[in-house]
Amino acid sequence: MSVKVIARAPSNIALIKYWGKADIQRNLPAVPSLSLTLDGLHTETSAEPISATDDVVHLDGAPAPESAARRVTAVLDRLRALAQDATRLRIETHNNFPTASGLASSASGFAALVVAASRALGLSLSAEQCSDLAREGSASAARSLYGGFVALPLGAASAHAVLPPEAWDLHLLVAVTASGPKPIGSTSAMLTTQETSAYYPAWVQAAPSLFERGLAALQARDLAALGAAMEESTLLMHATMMTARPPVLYFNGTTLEVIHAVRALREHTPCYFTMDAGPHVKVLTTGAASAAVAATLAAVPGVKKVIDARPGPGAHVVEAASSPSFGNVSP
Ligand code: 2P0
Repeated sequence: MSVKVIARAPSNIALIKYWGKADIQRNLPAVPSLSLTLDGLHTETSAEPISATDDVVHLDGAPAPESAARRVTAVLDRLRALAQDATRLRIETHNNFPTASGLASSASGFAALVVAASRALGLSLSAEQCSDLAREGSASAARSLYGGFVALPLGAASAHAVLPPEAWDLHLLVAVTASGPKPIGSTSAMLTTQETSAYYPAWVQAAPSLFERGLAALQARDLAALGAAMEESTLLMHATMMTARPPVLYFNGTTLEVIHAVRALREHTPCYFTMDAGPHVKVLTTGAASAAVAATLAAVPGVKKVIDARPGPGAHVVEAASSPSFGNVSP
């Protein structure tokens, strides 16, 4: 049975980073990653069966650029093959977080897409199956299926939950340091890095032990140990990008000012930084310290705003046209 379905998937930020592919065709990461799923920052996607020869894909109210629409259709083709149903879909997505805020929309976007479209095609997939299919669209999306602290281990096709959101009262503060789109997309920057950086093999070699340190720190609720592994992971990843040909340099001047502010603040307050494929700085801290850390970040010249996010739940269906009661239904 085909129905219109609306799903919601959260954004996630990697504490231990994914950068590089072991298998480009299957989109399997070359390194393990560990992430925090963010509450209140999500993509909402509707998937509706239509009588047409092609899928219709709208992102935030406008037709999707061709490259994005192709990636969406590739995931939908996989779902149609599983469902043995050739029905085309109208896909509409909305992000509730500001664009260019440094929060990954491909992670929440592909996770919401798989949950909504699989249900719209009559499939009843497990979270693990959804995570696997979301990974094919964008590897970081595999992690948005789950709430709280999430692992995508080396060689795994899908992610799994490590700790639920309520297990540890941490906040992630996003110091937004620029507006406008980033100069180079992450997929293309990643491929350039792995093809040309002399440091890439060292990054791939170091990543598994950073992942193990991150996991152990989560189990022990040891923020200092988690923060140290997290900062090593992001700096090693960025060093590898910067030594690509041509270099991939996402930092701006404010990025470095925020890093220095975090290091100074750490003399007396627990806070640790991480940066993704963009100039913004994400700062992990405790619930108790979050207001003071947010105030310090907001006072750094060049910081446009600070978004305060906590651990949140994973992707889920919020509405299905054939369902008599709407609510939080697990994928
Ligand atoms: C991460 N990033 O672990 C890392 C850290 C950015 C820096 O995953 O090619 O959009 O679609 O699998 O997931 C961004 O890359 O890449 C990313 P694809 P993706 O969150």
